[in-house]
Amino acid sequence: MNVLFPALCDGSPTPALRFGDRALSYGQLAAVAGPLADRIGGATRVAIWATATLETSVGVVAALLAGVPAVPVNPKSGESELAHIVADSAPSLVLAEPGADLPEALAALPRVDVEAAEPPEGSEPVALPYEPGDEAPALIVYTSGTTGPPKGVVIPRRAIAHTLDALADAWQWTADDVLVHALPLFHVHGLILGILGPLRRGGSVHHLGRFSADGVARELSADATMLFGVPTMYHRLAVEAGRDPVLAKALSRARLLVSGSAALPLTDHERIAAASGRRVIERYGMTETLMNTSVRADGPEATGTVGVPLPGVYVRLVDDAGQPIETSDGETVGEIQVRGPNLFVEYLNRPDATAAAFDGGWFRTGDMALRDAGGNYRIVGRKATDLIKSGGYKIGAGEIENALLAHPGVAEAAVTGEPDEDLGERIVAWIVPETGPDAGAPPSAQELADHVAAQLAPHKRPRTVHFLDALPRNDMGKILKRELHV
Ligand code: MCA
Ligand code: AMP
Repeated sequence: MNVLFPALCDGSPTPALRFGDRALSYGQLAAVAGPLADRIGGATRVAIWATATLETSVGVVAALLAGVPAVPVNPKSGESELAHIVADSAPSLVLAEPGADLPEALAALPRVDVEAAEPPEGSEPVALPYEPGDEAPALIVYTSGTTGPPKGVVIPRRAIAHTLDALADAWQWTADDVLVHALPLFHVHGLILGILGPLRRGGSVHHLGRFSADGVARELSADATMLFGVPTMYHRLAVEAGRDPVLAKALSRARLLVSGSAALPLTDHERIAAASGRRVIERYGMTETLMNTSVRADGPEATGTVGVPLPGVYVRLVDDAGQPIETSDGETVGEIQVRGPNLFVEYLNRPDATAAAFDGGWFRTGDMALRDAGGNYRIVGRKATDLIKSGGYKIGAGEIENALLAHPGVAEAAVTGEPDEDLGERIVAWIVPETGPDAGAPPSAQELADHVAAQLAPHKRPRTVHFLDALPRNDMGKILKRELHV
């Protein structure tokens, strides 16, 4: 199983990657990624400035060929988030597209520009490096927890290969498929499923650069066969397809519409089905586990569920006492725990957090679900209220509270997630402004949103800010978040 991308080895002219009007065939991808792999081989770890570009994809492929663990970095990471990721992952160099202006924390590292210009077709196949073993770390992807800064999830090559092959089985995903997506390339969904998935199958991916319903309609009307998106994207497509027959027709042509990263509400499922006659299927995963379950393309309809365990993945429900729930009555709710070759190795530099995440060999997902008579899992909630899923991004309330508290105009801060039609959940900040003789004018909502965007990332900014005289607290001084609602 050592070779992650068999199609790269034969120098074929089959299209592999396309971003806008720039594309690389398998032969061309091997011709640019192979030499880059040679050049970075021996590095301990590389950071990748993960813009949604051909260069990021080439950089990741090169790192995988070279066996050098890669850390994809959100190019919109703010100052403190970036400083944490760089200090924690200690990359020995950074890969970036030529001309990209890197922030200080990355600019201080040795830099290798990724050249992704199309080499001439038909040259001799390049000799690719000998890839390392299955357990070798491939990617380190940062993900938020309830408190503290994001943790680096160490993903081995075996988990990537397993998850992509299991999805191929569940979705009958082949080299004939052309995927369209517009997801960011610094998370599992957009990078592993969206870029590495088609490359492992020997098929093609068309990345839109940024999401638009028009772009999706254009690609599905042409040769794209599959679409991957987060629920916010499907919500926008559902609204648009109701009034745009071109989009509705394009969706109806897709072989597979797949949603993941958060729950897709039934209303959006139904709107898309009504407009296009096609059912969106959901799959369920996590950065730590890659993919666990999916509705199968060849299985019964299971709208509103995340389907059945993928081949090779063990999934169980556990009650509050830690006992496995055996019944599949469609009612009894427990925490989902997962075991299998799809799991991560560890949280980088966090043995405590790694140990706490496991129950024996089982990974505790924190997701609450039930199992129906067909064996389908239906996710009903999350154990931690301090984890917010907004636009498909997982965001820890504590991380945002800490950033808000670092603002000089903020005395106290609490962050909650409120339901949002478009984003699933919207980040809401509850602020007690600094008062007293030295305090200036209280900060505006916009100023606080900009502050969080600049320190952490734009998607972590509060969309609503409420100003209060005091936060509700219990006798122990703990903030009573349940009382924070309008
Ligand atoms: C707005 N912007 C700002 C500010 N306000 N920038 C700086 N400071 C501000 N105060 C900018 C943003 O950067 C962005 O720029 C633009 O304005 C709009 O931002 P925003 O409102 O956040 O975007 P949106 O329209 O809400 O985005 C919706 C989205 C996005 C496209 C659906 O949320 C998205 O891409 N989500 C995907 C998340 C994902 O991939 N999750 C996978 C992880 P610009 O537009 O230029 O960027 S989960 C996972 O991997 C597991 C394994 C799984 O199961 O899949
Ligand atoms: P992340 O940590 O960003 O990888 O997000 C993983 C989390 O996303 C999971 O623990 C779930 O809470 C959520 N998630 C992913 N896919 C789905 C889905 N299809 N339905 C509901 N929640 C999902």
